[in-house]
Amino acid sequence: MSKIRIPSIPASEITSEAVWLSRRKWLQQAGAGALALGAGGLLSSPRSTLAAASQSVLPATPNPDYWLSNKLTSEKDVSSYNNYYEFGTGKSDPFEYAHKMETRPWTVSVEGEVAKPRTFDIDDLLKLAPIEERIYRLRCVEAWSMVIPWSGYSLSTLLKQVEPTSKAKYIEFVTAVQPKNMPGLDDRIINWPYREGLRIDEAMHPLTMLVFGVYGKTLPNQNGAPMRVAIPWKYGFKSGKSIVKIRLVEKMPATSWVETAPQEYGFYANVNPQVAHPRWSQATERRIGDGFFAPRVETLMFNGYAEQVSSLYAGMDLRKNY
Ligand SMILES: Nc1nc2c(c(=O)[nH]1)N[C@H]1C(S)=C(S)[C@@H](COP(=O)(O)O)O[C@H]1N2
Ligand SMILES: [Mo]
Repeated sequence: MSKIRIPSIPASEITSEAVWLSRRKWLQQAGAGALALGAGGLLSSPRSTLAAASQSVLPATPNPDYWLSNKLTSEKDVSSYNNYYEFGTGKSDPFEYAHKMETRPWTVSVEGEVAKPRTFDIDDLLKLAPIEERIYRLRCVEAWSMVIPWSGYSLSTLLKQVEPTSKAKYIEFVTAVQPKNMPGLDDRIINWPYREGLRIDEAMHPLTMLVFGVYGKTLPNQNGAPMRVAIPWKYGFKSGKSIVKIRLVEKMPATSWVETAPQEYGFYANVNPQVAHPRWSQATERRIGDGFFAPRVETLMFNGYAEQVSSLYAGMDLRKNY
């Protein structure tokens, strides 16, 4: 990286992350009772010196239903090793260039097959429901992975506000295009804007999360500020960043990666160690931060969320519907 905008992590930062972790462990042991007493507020994460200027504290209450015992990917890796092609295809391009993106004012319009279409201001979306912290696995189709503490709430909370009609069978996410601020748009690999989609039952599943923050702060731009989705049982490319429009539709929407390379990327894109990408295996993954020589981790069916989501695909041939 040529232009480093934030200082390298001082020792104090490492300590605060360790403290953050032990607080979460304590909370885990204390259980849900502590949550009822409002412990989440007392334990809100310390402001980090790593935060980009645009980030602010976003208090979030840890939700023990989405706790994972895996070691978290460091805040530094989460915010400096990214895929966000609007800023370039290199892993450090988003870190280097995304600060130019304008994230206020920001609205998200929710439209299509809904009884009450509406345009929401991002600051109203932040107040729509209590912000929870959930630890999710993220598995990129490129066979690397992370474990990330996201802040937000289930997408279903927003969708219920607009009352989907019986014709709403699918949902489409449309993400931001800011020609002056996104140097990667010159690259025509993707037909911009970056678009993704889900079946409506996948979108309504409680695991499907609207994300506003990470590590106790609002999202850094490179992670999809001011709002992105996280669908932890699917390959990372399904989780669109910096969403501006959500459309409920009757037919399966065209999505960017399916348009770009349909032989390689399917609409479903469920993490599946048994179905290889045409050019590489999906059986194992490299955990970012573990070091280059660390043993690879076995990839789990539905990224470890089979118990929660496999019923969504009962009777489907997951080799054909990849
Ligand atoms: N708008 C947009 N969203 C996107 C992408 C992108 O290039 N543009 N990349 C996807 C891919 S391939 C992955 S793995 C995740 C990465 O999220 P992270 O950088 O927050 O870890 O974002 C997804 N969302
Ligand atoms: Mo990815």
